[in-house]
Parts: sequence; C-alpha cells; structure tokens
Amino acid sequence: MSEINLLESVTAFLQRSHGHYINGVSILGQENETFPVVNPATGETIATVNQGGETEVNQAMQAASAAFHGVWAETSPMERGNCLNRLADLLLKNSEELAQLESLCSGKPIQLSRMLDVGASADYLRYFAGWSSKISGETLDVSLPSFKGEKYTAFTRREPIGVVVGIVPWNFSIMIAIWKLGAALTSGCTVVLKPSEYTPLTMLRVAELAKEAGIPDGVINVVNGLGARIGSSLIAHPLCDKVTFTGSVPTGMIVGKSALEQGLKHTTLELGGKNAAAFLSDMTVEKIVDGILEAGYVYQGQICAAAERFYIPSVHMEAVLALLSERLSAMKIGSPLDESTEMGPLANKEHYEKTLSLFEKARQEGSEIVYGGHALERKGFFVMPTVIRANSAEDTLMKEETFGPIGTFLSYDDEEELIAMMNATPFGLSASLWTNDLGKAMRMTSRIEAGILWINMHTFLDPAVPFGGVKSSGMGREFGSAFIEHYTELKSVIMRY
Ligand code: TXE
Repeated sequence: MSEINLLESVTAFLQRSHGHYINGVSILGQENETFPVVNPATGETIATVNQGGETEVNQAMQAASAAFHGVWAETSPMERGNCLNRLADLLLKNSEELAQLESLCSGKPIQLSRMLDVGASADYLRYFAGWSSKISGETLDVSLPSFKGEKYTAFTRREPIGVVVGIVPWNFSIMIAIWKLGAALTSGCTVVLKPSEYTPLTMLRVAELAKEAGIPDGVINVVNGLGARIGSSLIAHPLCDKVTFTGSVPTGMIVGKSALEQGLKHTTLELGGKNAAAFLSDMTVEKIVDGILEAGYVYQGQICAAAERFYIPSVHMEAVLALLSERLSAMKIGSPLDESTEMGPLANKEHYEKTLSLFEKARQEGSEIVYGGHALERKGFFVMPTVIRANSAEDTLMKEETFGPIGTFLSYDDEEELIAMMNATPFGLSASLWTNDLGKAMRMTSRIEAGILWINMHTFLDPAVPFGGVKSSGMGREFGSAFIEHYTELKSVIMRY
C-alpha cells in the first residue's frame, strides 16, 4: 500500500508559525529562538516552533490562575462536563487531521494515532466529563462529647487544587495531555500544559478546538520549549499548585524533587520502568508469541507500560524465540502514513541513537541477539524489532528501560524463582502473567510488585481503572475515582450550633 494523502488542513497547519496557546489565543511569544519539529520517518524538519521564556510562563500561569478563580470557578460542575464532552465531539470531528499531525511528529503508525490519540482521547474526555457532577465530600458524626448541650456537625468538601502544570512526553502527545487536562478540568482546576519539545504541535491544535468547544479562555494553556527550561520554570512558578508529569524516571525524580522544594506542591508522577511479562508452562508456544507481540512490540515498544523483560519456561524457550523471530520478520516496517504499516520509526534522533548504543551494549556483554539488533538502511530513525537472549538477570538490557522494540528474554524452571526475578527491579509500573490456571494467577497476583498487573493481556488501559506505578515508577494514580484525590484538596468543616 502507499501513503495516505495529507489533508490540506494538515499542510496549512504545518506552514503556520507556531509558539504557544495562552488565554485563548495562539501566540508566538517574545523569544527569537526557535526549535525544529522533525518527522522521524524522514529526518526532515516539518515545522519550527518558538521557544518559550519567562514571559510566556508568566502569562500562561496568570491566565490559568485568573480563570481558576474567575470564570471556571463560576462554571457549574455539569457545564464543566459538557465542555469536555463537546471537546470530545470536536476531536472526533477533526480526527483525521489530528491523527495525521500525531503520526507526522511522532512516527506512530496512522492506524494507532486514529485509534489512541484521537479515539481513546475522546473516550477519556467523556469518562472524566461524567465525574464533574459526582465529586463530593461526606458528612461526619463528631466523635467527642459536647459541653452544656452544644451540638456539632462536620462535613468535608473536595475543592479543586488550583492551577495544574501538566508535563507531557512525546509518545502520546495528545492522549497523555488529555489524561491530565480531563482530570484537571472536571475537578475544577485549570491547566498549563508543557508538551515534549519533540511533539509540540498537536496540543496547540487541540487547544484551538477547546475554544471552539466553549471552554473559557485561560482554562487551557500550552507553553512550548525545552523541558529543563520551561518545565522547571512552570514548576517553580508561585501560581503552580500541582504538577502532573509523565516521562522518564530520571526526569521524574528531578520534577518531584523540585515540586517539593518549591513549596510542597502536589505531584503525580507516572514514570517508566522495566516491565515484566511472565508466561507459565501451560501456555502453548503460539499463545506465548501472540502475548509477546502484544506486550512488547506495539508502537515500536514506546509505551511506558509495555513489557521489556520476558520470562519463558525453559521447555518452550527455543521454540518461542524461533517463532517470534519468524513473526517479527513478517512485520511490515514502513511509513507511519501507510495504513498497512505495523512498525514505524523511533520517535526522535536521540532515542534512535540511544537504542543503537543499547544494541552495542548487548553485544559487548555477550548477550545473544537472536533477531534484529541494528538500524534499517533507509532515511529516518528506523530500527529492526529485536529479540535478545540474556545471559542472566544482570545484563544491562534486563535492567535498563530501552523504550524501544526490544524484548529481552530469560528462561526459568521454578515459579518461586520467577516471582523473585520479576520483582528484582527498582521499578514497578506494570507486569503481566499469562496462564490458563487462573487459581494460580490469583495466588501470584498479590506477590507481584507492580501498579497494574494484567492476566493474559498487556498494555490495556481503561479510564475506569486506576493507573500508576509502585517503587521508582511513580507516585499517585490516574483514572478511576483515584484521580480525585490528586486533583482536589480535602477541606474539613466543623460547626457548632
Ligand atoms: O523524556 P523526559 P525524553 C523515556 C525513554 C526516552 C527517555 C528520554 O526511555 O528515551 O525517556 O525521553 C520534560 N523539568 N521516556 O527526554 O526527559 C520534557 O520536555 C521539567 C519514557 O523525552 O522524561 C518532556 O515534556 N520538565 C516516557 C517531558 O519532561 C522536564 C515517555 C518528558 O521528558 C525537565 C517518553 C525538567 N528538568 C520517554 N526535563 C514514559 N514513561 O511514558 C525534561 N522535561
């Protein structure tokens, strides 16, 4: 198949001058410096964006604060939900334009951009919209005795935290931003989003659609620029009440520390890890390989919850590696704009170079590269899907996040040893267990250290199910009712009468 035609609206949008979206207006800002947006499938610059500075940070934070205390505070909970639903409608109405922009900037195969960055984003917005009218406190009985016939009553209120700074990575530039925006707006907060410098365009377009959806000016703001500069200025800003961050563990640690030091600001961190997928011996080789492809190779492995460590019963190991290599060799690698593409490029040059250095590291450590392990000879940042057989749990690729299409495999014989190996990591975002013996799976569930555990599936997220990591993979939970705790403050009121 060939590439789809770009919509005229996409070409026109790319040709515009880009900067930031503040208080309901697209602006270029005052800095002269620009940075390029590179299409990872070609390595070519497709747009340039003005770097933000202190002025834009200040303007965005002030706009968000004014909207928080003003127009958004006066908007009823039901209307907040209606706003999110109308934005969901507009995402779907403009779905092809948004999906094409996402694929051009991130290298995500177009079918995935349509399904996740647009389709799922609309679903998440509708889920959060439903919560706007259901966030409430409770009435409490005062426990201590009263004096001289006085009476007491008490209740709690869930009050929106305030201005939320949302720092977003490049892998789902719309969907992850929508997770943060949806949770904040439904709770009555306003947001300033800082997209990744690799994918700064899509949220500028979504912010315009938010205005069309009737979301008041100042409620959603977008400031673009380098993370260390703009991200840290937003966190340090006195009007920032909360930080929600998705990204790498090292950056997450910097963000968390700085939010704490800059005034104990509330922080939600959703970080990466080194997620495990473990297959028990009752699974067939075919089912194991299907599971591995689902867990580790979708979207070039660039999903924070994807599996990178695979534990296979030794009796099945050889057959699994052989069939997996065969299935990967049939995978269609190509342009993200080709609807039949199953695997596109890595999202940016730095990530591509890091991935190539990890292949080299595996070679130096004497791990067996069973399949792939090199770049593709074509322009853009393409690498082969890769299968590595580790020597031991101490191999770098069994310990460090690659965030690429690289599965590293170890065999095991003993299920007690398996649980110990799965948990022997400082991280704990996700894990999966694959078996037909659901009794055994249930007994193992409580022993696996992960924020989300899938049984016979992997990487499936749902707005109704809390998501977040344990250990160094994060703090706090998104989705479900769990998000409420992270976007509202609990106020207790006691009254004497
Ligand atoms: O992520 P960062 P990067 C992993 C993946 C990748 C590596 C680096 O392994 O190769 O991280 O990618 C902003 N204060 N993941 O550099 O640094 C930055 O501008 C405040 C995993 O893109 O975590 C961007 O908006 N903000 C991940 C966001 O933080 C700062 C998804 C994420 O950047 C900042 C993407 C600072 N000091 C990459 N420095 C996942 N787990 O989902 C940077 N930023």
